[in-house]
Amino acid sequence: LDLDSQLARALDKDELRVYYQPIVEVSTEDVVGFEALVRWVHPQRGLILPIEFIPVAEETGMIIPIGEWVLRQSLAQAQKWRTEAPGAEDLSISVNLSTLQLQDPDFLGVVEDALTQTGLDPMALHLEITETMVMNDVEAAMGTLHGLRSLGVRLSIDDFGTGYAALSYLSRLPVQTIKIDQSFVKGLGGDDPHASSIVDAIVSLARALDLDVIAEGVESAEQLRELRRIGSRLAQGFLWSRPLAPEEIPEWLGAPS
Ligand code: G
Ligand code: G
Ligand code: MN
Ligand code: NA
Repeated sequence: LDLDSQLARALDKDELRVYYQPIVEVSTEDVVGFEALVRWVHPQRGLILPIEFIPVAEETGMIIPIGEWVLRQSLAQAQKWRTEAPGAEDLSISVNLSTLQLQDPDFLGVVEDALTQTGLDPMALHLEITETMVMNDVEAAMGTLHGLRSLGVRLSIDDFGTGYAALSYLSRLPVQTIKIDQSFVKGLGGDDPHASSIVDAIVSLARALDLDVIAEGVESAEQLRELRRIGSRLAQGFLWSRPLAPEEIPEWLGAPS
């Protein structure tokens, strides 16, 4: 059987899981939120990562129900932590979107309903989009993005620096956060002085536009040191944690690194 027909049944068969990767403050290493990352636990093939099945889900349109499921799951989970885990009342939850969701006329209603159903503070929800997603259909995307902002939801540009959007779009987009792509973070603290210069430039740009900034893919103490020097406010990466199953989170919150 092929992946696409199996994926069509994966939701009903309860084979999808949402994992959560902590996002921390660079200065204190306190956790401020989590990014939701979907996984497929395939009965024969084991764990399948999104890089393999999200493109299939986008081709078949399955990304619409899958994306809605991830959203509802993540919001319910975040609300549970915020109301039940000590010290977790301000945690944010970041959810990745696909182009098709952004173009779906029902999407705004789904987000509004998920917020109402779970009772999550809209300001605790960060939706991650990429430059490329917006550039596909700027006007339609702008309408949805402004609608989301009216709900109180926050927006992040994911994989910043890897898309083809002109910088002028950044000031037009109603976003609050830039996520520095891990390809730029990888070189920090190494031999290439340009790596620090690029991250420094992105952090300066964020500051000039009054945007928050998250460095992605932080794996080493040297990279963290360099981010402290540069002044990136937030970070995420294997240095703190890989994406975790929800049942691992309460213990992790209780005893951060
Ligand atoms: O967790 P991992 O590093 O394998 O994720 C790889 C890619 O899959 C990332 O680019 C991430 O944005 C994307 N991804 C993960 N979860 C979701 C999701 O729920 N929806 C969408 N559209 N993309 C996701
Ligand atoms: O594109 P997006 O940023 O949504 O995807 C995040 C991806 O990066 C996920 O697949 C996640 O598993 C992966 N990731 C998170 N932290 C690290 C890290 O420190 N190093 C590497 N190599 N990948 C990471
Ligand atoms: Mn992301
Ligand atoms: Na990214």
